[in-house]
Amino acid sequence: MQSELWQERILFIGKYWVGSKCIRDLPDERRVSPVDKAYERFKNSLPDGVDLEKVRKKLMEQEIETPSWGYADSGTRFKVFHQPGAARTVFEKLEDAAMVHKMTGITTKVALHIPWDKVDDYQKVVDYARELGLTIGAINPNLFQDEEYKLGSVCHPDSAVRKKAIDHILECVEIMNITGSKVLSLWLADGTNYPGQDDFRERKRRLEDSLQVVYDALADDQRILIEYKFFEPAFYHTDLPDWGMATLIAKKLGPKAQTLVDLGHHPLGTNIEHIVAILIDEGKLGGFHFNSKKYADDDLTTGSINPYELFLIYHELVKGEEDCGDELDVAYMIDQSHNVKPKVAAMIQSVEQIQMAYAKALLVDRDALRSAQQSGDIVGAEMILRTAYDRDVTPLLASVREEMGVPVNPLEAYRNSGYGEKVAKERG
Ligand code: PSV
Ligand code: MN
Repeated sequence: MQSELWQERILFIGKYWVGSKCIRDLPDERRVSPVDKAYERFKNSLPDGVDLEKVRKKLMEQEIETPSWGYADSGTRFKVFHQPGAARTVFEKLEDAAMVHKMTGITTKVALHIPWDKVDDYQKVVDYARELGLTIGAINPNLFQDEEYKLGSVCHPDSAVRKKAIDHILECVEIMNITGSKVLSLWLADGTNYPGQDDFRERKRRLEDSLQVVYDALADDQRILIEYKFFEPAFYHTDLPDWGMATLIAKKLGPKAQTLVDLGHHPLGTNIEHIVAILIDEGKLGGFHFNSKKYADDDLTTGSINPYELFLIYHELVKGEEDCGDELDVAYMIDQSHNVKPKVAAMIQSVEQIQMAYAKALLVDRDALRSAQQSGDIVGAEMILRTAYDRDVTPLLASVREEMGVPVNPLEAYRNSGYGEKVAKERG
């Protein structure tokens, strides 16, 4: 027994001595972990004056909300495809969201869609979310799937249908009060398909009157975010086709109403970063629905088609954060419905892309950019953005993740975790 103890002590002293000697004398490449080593190299590659601690803090504070509907079976206009293991209930959706959060560390909130996530007791949803380390984020009313909504919801010519729509939104406000959600995220499928089908101005007034009722029901710390989309399911006009009209309504309603930008809801070629900048300047940027598009509302995973656009949007957001501080309160949400990719992996992929765009944007040399802009140095200005975009921020993100205690490579960790196979077996 005694000899065992002594052995342990000798081992300990030996380890300590060898250890400390080793650490002191070892060449750099053996002393530092691969993550630290890559981070050191990254640090050294940056120009002087970059406040990396501030950048790290911002990355750790980043919050991306994931949508419950991104974990369930979804489809195209032509068919809903089943994916083995796709979440079937709001509770399973929360479990998947918790897995994304476990891998990434920045997705505590989950958005709900009512009635897709309708339950009798929302407190149970709140409690289960809390158990999983999550909270409930935005509540999304569904005003597009009932028979009565064929000609619209809050813009419908019949006041009885408008009342039904308003009542449903008010039900969502009640749910917000139980879940503690601060955001009511409103997208309308309202519009017309043919010239002459309805009166544009009357529809506008119906919209304003209906939303006023909803606005008045919101508590002071709750917001309504108005989402616009220029087409689908209506193809002649939609009642909220663009950021201008959404913001017009939001301005009329008041400070608790803001605009929500969904990256898939603009005509091709629209300069979304410009819209973002103007909304920030007007104090009306309230939220984001991240996804990617090749044509329009394709609901592809974020950053998959045009990562440079995502970066340029983030450049405006970072500039907004710097200029407005806490006054800029944006709900960053993912809204994608990837049918062919495995759901949870696809969500993690998107979160990583968003983090990457943010990290790159945080490292834009904004002082140099301003000087280049002031002196009309167009080439220089563009190259400042390009340099930031081309920078490999993987070592920075790995180091930040290590400090946060999440996998340095979330997607790889998830793919090796066996979670997908496990839920496929359990859920079918
Ligand atoms: C509409 O295309 C939309 O972007 C809205 O945000 C909906 O609530 C969401 O998709 C879910 O289908
Ligand atoms: Mn959306």
